[in-house]
Amino acid sequence: MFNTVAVAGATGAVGRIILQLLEQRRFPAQKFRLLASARSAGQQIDFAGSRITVEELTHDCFHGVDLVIASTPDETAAEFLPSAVRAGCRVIDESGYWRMHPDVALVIPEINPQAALSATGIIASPNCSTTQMVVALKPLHDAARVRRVVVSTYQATSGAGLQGTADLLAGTRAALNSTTYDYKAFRYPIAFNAIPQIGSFKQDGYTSEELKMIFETRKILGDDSIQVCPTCIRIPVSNCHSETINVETERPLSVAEARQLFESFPDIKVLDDPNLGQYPMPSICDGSDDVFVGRIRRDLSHPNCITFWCVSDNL
Ligand code: A2P
Ligand code: 11C
Repeated sequence: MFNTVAVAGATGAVGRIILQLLEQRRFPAQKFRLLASARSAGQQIDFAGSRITVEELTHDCFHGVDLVIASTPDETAAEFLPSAVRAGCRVIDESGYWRMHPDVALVIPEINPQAALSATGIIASPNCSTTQMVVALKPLHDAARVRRVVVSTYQATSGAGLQGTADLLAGTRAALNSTTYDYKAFRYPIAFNAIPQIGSFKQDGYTSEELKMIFETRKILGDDSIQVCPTCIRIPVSNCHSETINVETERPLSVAEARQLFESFPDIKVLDDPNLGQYPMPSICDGSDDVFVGRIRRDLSHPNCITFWCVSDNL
């Protein structure tokens, strides 16, 4: 039982889901505090039968807090979370800022929970597009060792926060009404479009989102030899990221074995019956904690590769 749990970024897209899950799962704490920017301070949020006033996240706000669960922009996590660690809090951070720091544990509970248990500082949660891919890769890696992955993503607007989905709705309305809309979360209109840029451009023509898929995968699986070639695309779907994943393994896997490995892994659901037109889609995966896999098939161009489709609720 924790005495006090603070949720930082409680008013955001992921923060709201964190609150829902803490409530649904009756998370054992005596007191919850909700933190956000000065813009939201004073706002009241109903939580677990009581009404809690949002407080401003500051360097001094962590006294007496046992656990901080944070989902804020990177620069906010960079600035404030060291103060939480110094105040003696356990910290779980959803932002991208701390993940690759050598003293930070990067954890997917189904894959490397031991890293969280031995963590002394921040425990980071991976990028959403990395998480679903790594969950799907894990049973294949354990059985046949993943050598190389080629992945294309089809990412939902909710990945860009509440403003992302507000942009999708308002932009779609404007397009249907032949009026203009000033997008805030995206560089180009997302309505009726696909944008091949998530994050900012970094080295070798890759975006920050694509580099996360490369480096976070290696850290979580503890194998720096895994090669990943990602292309990340924003599409006009409000929630759930989809990915096509092509995997080369050291030992060739049959489709039947890959399916059996997926089926026996906790939190992976296989939806794969071409005869019935059964496969995962954002519309049926929304709201689930599971990673959904379908369209599992051999890569006819390479004896050591299989290809599949993977969908998960990114929030
Ligand atoms: P606020 O709602 O007050 O802006 P999203 O991912 O949906 O954009 O949400 C981001 C979350 O991070 C929100 O709760 C937001 O609070 C919070 N946040 C953003 N900037 C800051 C900041 N400078 N200090 C504290 N919280 C912040
Ligand atoms: C997106 N995956 O869909 C991003 C959002 O590092 O946690 C999450 C960014 C991160 O835009």
